[in-house]
Amino acid sequence: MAKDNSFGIGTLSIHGGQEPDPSTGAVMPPIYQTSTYAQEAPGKHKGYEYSRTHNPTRNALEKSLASLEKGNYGMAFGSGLAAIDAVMKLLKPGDEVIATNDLYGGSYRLFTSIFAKWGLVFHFIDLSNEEEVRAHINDNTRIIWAETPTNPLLKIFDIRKLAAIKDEFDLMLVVDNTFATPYLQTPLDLGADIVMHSVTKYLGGHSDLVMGALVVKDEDLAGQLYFIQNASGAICGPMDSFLALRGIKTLHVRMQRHCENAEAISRFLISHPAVKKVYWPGFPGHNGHEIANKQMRGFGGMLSFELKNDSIDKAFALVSSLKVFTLAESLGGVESLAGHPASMTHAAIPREERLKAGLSDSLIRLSVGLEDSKDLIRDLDAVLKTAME
Ligand code: P1T
Repeated sequence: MAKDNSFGIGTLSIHGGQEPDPSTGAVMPPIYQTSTYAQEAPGKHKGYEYSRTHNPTRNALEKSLASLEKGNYGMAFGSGLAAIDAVMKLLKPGDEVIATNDLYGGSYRLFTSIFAKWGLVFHFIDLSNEEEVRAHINDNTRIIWAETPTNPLLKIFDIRKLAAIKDEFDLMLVVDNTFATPYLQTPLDLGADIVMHSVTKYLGGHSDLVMGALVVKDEDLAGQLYFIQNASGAICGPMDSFLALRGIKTLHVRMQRHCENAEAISRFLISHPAVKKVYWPGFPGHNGHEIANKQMRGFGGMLSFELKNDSIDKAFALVSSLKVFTLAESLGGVESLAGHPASMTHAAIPREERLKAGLSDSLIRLSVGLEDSKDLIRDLDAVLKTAME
């Protein structure tokens, strides 16, 4: 479908960047399960030489991602971390990155255990504090790395404000848009240079693949990232590309229900006597609520909470006793998941760093799925009763 910025997210989810397959008219891009392509003479081919560089199924997905994120170029990778890895390879030893101090534990581990060894310098700070952001900028600073909403505390950062700072100092702003998805927020429209995704989550939407993506507007930046994608080779395969494309077709419908269910559960939890605090950006008391209202089109399907009886044992018992929620890492699938970030998804972050960022030992994270909300609430109610004993 020709690029048209006036189409809504539903139309773009289904048709964005997509054409019927030119050889057969197939409405879904076929799974081109091939590593290589016949050439008529050396260098004379139909645009495809080798599947690390180009594959028609992956290219269809990359066009869909670019269209959804209001960018011009999309790149799909073998995982979200592989996409982050590609961004870091734009840098050279001595370059500095200012990153949110509340972020996925695997991103933190990649930064501190791999790229710090290669001479990149990372500062993990509260990106909502403009003074602190400015205080960390120096001649070596290259990237501001934001997740918004953050994983797992659902902090919200003002993308427009961060974009103004990066413009002032000629930096790059990267937004990990995994939690929001383009249904709720399009960071390139707000001034970001690169949007990053763990496609594993809401874009794929069915917990059946691991994949990452980048989307950019700028041609030169796209050229550098395509070079890294091909040269480092962390691409995703055609079967997974097909599954992601199929998942994306229902993104708008799923996200609407994820948002409704997360709201119902947040409201239930906040009024429950066993619950101390609920982290969900839809509450007026949430310190990012005003910004979320301005830059997002809903509050998403993720929330976290702490129990009044603030013990790690109670948190463990709770997440282990749920019946409809599954205790598991990951998020964004149709099924509801519960997790304990301190021991699971964020265990790679040293305890004192976690506590400084506000991630307590007893925090419980929920990825609210598409089940009937009354069944999810009943499940939580039963285990919360035990938590009060
Ligand atoms: O798992 P992978 O596809 O490599 O994506 C990494 C990643 C990047 N960014 C964010 C915000 C993420 O949440 C993740 C992966 N997160 C989980 C597995 C999790 O349970 O939080």
